[in-house]
Amino acid sequence: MTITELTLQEASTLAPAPSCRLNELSSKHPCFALGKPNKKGRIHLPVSPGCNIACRFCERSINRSEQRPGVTAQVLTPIEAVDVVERAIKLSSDLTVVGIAGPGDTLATPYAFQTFRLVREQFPQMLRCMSTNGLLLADKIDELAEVGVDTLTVTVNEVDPARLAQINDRIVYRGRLYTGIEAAEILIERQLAGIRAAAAHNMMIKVNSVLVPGINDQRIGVIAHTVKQAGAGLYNMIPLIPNAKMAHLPAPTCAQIDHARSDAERFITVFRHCQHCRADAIGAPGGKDLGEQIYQKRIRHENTFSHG
Ligand code: CLF
Ligand code: SF4
Repeated sequence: MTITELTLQEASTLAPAPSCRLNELSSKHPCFALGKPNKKGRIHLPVSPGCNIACRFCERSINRSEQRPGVTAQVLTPIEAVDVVERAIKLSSDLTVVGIAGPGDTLATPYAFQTFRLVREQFPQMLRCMSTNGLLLADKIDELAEVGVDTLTVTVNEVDPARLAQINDRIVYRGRLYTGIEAAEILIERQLAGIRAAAAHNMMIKVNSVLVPGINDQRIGVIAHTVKQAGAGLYNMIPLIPNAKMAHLPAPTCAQIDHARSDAERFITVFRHCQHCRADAIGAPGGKDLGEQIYQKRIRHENTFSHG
């Protein structure tokens, strides 16, 4: 029997009730809120510029002049980032989470770990949240545990190599470039190994998938089931922002989004309040962004993708 042939009743036995940890986080962390949004805020520190894979929808650029999706206004050093946290906390008492979600991958450069060490020292009350594409997760799991990451998001867009090869062009892993299906096979294997390793360290893991119509929109149940089996506790589906090499694709319709979420929910708890955050967002997701008050000059760039 395939996963898609499972009845709802059978599937429900595979999806145990949310853990105590998830319930606890639900009131403290805006991206782990079950039910209604909890109005808590997060501050994203854009300290991770580089990436080691090439998603076809991604169009990153680090500069202060362009105004288009995929551009972030600035990259902070770890020391600058700590100063930003200090100023943000003074502006808003609702900030509970320091997150690092790009603009590239948090594990491709050492800056996210350096930043979390400084943040832990100075603001131990804040939850530390990291988002990654997962390629290096298993390799770096000990360091991740050592810096004390409380919540982890891994973006898994497919678990079938032929389909993932349509979403991702290439990876660079341990100094070697891989393309096509070979790259996809390695990425999937490394992501699932990373999720298993993080689960073994008792980390709370959320998996994000970008919903790409025509490629993975009928596959969300299979992806959700696979990551749940690996140890993920929460699932978030992010609708594609048509961009870069996927600019010609349609954005998912509301019906496609609803169908995908329902499909995932047969296997895993689904987060429903995602706001497609920028890599330098500050405040409650969906609420007023405090970035204008923190940064002297910030270029507006709606729809900038960050993994979240
Ligand atoms: Fe940031 Fe992501 Fe942590 Fe949240 S965002 S690193 S888990 S603190 Fe949240 Fe934004 Fe959606 Fe991400 S609403 S894009 S899920
Ligand atoms: Fe890298 Fe994220 Fe862009 Fe994918 S979306 S290429 S993981 S920065």
